[in-house]
Amino acid sequence: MFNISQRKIEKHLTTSVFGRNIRHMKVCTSTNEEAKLHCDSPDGTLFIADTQTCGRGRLGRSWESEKGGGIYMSLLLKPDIPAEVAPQLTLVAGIAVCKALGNAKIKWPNDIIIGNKKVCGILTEMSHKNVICGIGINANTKKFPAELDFATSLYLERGRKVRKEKIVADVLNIFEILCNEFYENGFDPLLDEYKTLCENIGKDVRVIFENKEVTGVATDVSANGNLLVKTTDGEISVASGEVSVRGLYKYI
Ligand code: BT5
Repeated sequence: MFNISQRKIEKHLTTSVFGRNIRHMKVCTSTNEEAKLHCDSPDGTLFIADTQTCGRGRLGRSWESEKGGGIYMSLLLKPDIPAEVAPQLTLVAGIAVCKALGNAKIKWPNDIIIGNKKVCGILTEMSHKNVICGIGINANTKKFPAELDFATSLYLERGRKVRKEKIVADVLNIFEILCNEFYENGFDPLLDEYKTLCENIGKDVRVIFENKEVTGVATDVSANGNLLVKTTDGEISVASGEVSVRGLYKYI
């Protein structure tokens, strides 16, 4: 009842590569790990699980993966792009998820939010020459642990259960189109759309580096996907890999 049906995903797919090979698991440690283990699979292979025992976020953090409640998936991509632009795929995936969900926004760099709450997280990793784009979406989760009071689900926002397979297919259908544009012409053609969706711009932010914090106003996202932050000491350009960003007084 809670489990993802591979056939139902395929029914809604309009892609030529993304999700055309699907590895569905009832349980795994992390779909990103599965993608790494099976990186000889074809480009666009989708690894998707009903639950993860060790779901991961960035910087060693974990991802709460309630059985059946969420969508836990990773796409194995084999793009012919320079390694240094691969992290921008997180931003491209963010646009795809927002468009698929309809009313969502992006908290730079990798959180998808509805209202002020996090509904999805994206974890992009490189493994050899492959890019693994992991996407966790809170679909039908009814309740989160107390420490995740800033989390929400599509069920909580819409007041009814959602069809996970349709959402998976919608994300893949849009993501493939955006990726083809990105592979061809870089992030530039997608920048305006990203900025329109990015909730941080114009807001006070706290940028949390490994061993220091900086506060300022997020003014823009640059052509390479960095967040530009105006501080009292001047403007800094923040790359996504190394930081967390919070609002000054709350999550956003
Ligand atoms: C992320 O990291 O947001 C990336 C999450 C990616 C998860 C997917 S699921 C499929 C694939 N396989 C994996 O193992 N991972 C990917 P980050 O920005 O570091 O945020 C992590 C933080 O989000 C945690 O420290 C919590 O505070 C919070 N969090 C954890 N689980 C959450 C959930 N289900 N919903 C909302 N927030 C959550």
